[in-house]
Amino acid sequence: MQRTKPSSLRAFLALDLDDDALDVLSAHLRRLRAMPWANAVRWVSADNLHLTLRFLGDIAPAQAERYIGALRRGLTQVADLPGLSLRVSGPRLFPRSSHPRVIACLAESNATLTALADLAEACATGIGLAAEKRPFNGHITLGRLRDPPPQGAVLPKEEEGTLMRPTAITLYKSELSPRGAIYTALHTFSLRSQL
Ligand code: 2AM
Repeated sequence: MQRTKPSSLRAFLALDLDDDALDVLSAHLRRLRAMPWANAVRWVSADNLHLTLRFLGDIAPAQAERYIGALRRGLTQVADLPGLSLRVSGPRLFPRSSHPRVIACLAESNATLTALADLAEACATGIGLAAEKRPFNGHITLGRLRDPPPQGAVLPKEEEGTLMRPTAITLYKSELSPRGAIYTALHTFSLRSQL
């Protein structure tokens, strides 16, 4: 089921995570999927785990090109990118435990992450998109709640946060299908090599 207009693509910019981080997140997923209430959640496939910097929605291919160009220029101004590391919590109900939408691991804010989110936003308005109204809250979604969480649903005991080292920033195309979203990388900026 493709809902975008033929001339547009549904896109978002995200941080890709290192293998150790993906192992930790996959272990959370396995544990959560064994919970008695697990069917109340649409779980994210382990291959699709990411931290969104900016959801762009439906944009034209030319806008995607302009977005990539603006990012390329802006990324050279972001300090400490190759050393970017994030302290990420265990699974939590997000955005509010009283009215959750997803189960996600939350990234503690730091100067580099904030600079990246600000850049992603500035580039989005620069290609003509409306400004994002919600404040940026870095999180890695593990599952989306189909219904409110069942009474008594508790998440596994919270652990100390884990340090994660994102490997890249990728602009993804997202295609919706009954079997879940299919993400295709349109452009990747590695954080490990020269940008
Ligand atoms: P979420 O995980 O909190 O749902 C691809 O859908 C990515 O873009 C997801 O990480 C999703 O965040 C994020 N996103 C942000 N706003 C969105 C929106 N309005 N519709 C779909 N995805 C959105």
